[in-house]
Amino acid sequence: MTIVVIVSLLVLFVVVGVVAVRVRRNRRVAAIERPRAAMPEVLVSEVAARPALSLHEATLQQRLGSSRGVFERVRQLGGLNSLSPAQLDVVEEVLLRSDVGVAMTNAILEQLREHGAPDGVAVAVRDSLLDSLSCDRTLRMSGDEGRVPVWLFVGVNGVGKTTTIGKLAHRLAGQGRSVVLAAGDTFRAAAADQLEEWARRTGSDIVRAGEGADPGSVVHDALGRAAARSADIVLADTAGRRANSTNLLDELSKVRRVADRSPGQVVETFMVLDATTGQNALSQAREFLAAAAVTGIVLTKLDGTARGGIVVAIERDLGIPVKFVGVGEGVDDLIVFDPAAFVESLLDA
Ligand SMILES: Nc1nc2c(ncn2[C@@H]2O[C@H](COP(=O)(O)OP(=O)(O)OP(=O)(O)O)[C@@H](O)[C@H]2O)c(=O)[nH]1
Ligand SMILES: [Mg+2]
Repeated sequence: MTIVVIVSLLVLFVVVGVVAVRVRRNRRVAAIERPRAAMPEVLVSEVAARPALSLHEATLQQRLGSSRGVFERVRQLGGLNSLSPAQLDVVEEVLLRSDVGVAMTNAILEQLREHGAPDGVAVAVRDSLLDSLSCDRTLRMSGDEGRVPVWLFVGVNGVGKTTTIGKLAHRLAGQGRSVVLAAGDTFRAAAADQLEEWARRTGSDIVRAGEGADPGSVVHDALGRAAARSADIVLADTAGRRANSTNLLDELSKVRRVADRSPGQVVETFMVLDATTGQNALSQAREFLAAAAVTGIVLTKLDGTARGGIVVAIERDLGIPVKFVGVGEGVDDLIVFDPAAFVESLLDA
């Protein structure tokens, strides 16, 4: 009898212990994943809400006109279920011209040769492209309790870093968020002037310093300002050039370390790439990856290129999600990347 009671008590202790550990762990996970506030949902709702999506589809088709033009011959093959060698050559040429890359092109051709296209070739190509765009695209808006979240923007000169920051500041400010811009590009005075103009247009706060100042200290001051004013986010610009590229990458690592020190916390590091440079954008990206711990790609100037397939090549090769795409120079011309809307705008009739 005594033994039965002891064994029962032991079993009870073990069960209670396991449950307690689980509850504590779940709480910790919930704390890490807790969304900071409504803003990311508003951003994401643009791709989730059907009516908004239809609007985007119309806009996207128009903005991606050149890339859509490249896919025209695949759309013309439309409903065919099996393709002749000549027709397969057309598909191959289109995919390579759109810059999806050799590996992806070969994978799609193999699929078409082996399995045909039960729902038509345009649908088969569309679905293959969509399948390959399967990265997690969550936008991280919050860090640990009491830390100011920082979005850091890196990339070579002229790709669109400052413009992207301006467009995002506009979007975030429009949602009632307080934004502090850090003019971390101190390579030339005009860079801070350009960001200041965006701050004025969007009603954002800005911290800047003179030409040649230490970018780390600009970011440090911006964090201080943001913490003092309980701002929601810091968007930090960086230089796209230095005397030599090693120098630039060292500087970026340093800026990142400063931005990630309390009260700041880097929650996203966006590598900005210019889609019009096609596969060159990929080699650029590889150089930056190690130095900057990139968490997302912003692909700009998709409106000005026929090489829209580069989105697919970038995600496949780098394994880093494309989170925003730029489709024009206007303040509203930045969209949260939605793979389905993107491939539909290229391939749907
Ligand atoms: N068509 C088009 N132009 C864009 C887009 N994004 C940026 N641009 C243009 O690209 C040019 C360079 O943009 P910036 O934002 O100055 O580029 P940056 O990366 O900050 O350049 P640096 O400061 O020199 O390192 C500007 O003329 C922008 O208007 C886009 O999505 N579409
Ligand atoms: Mg700039």
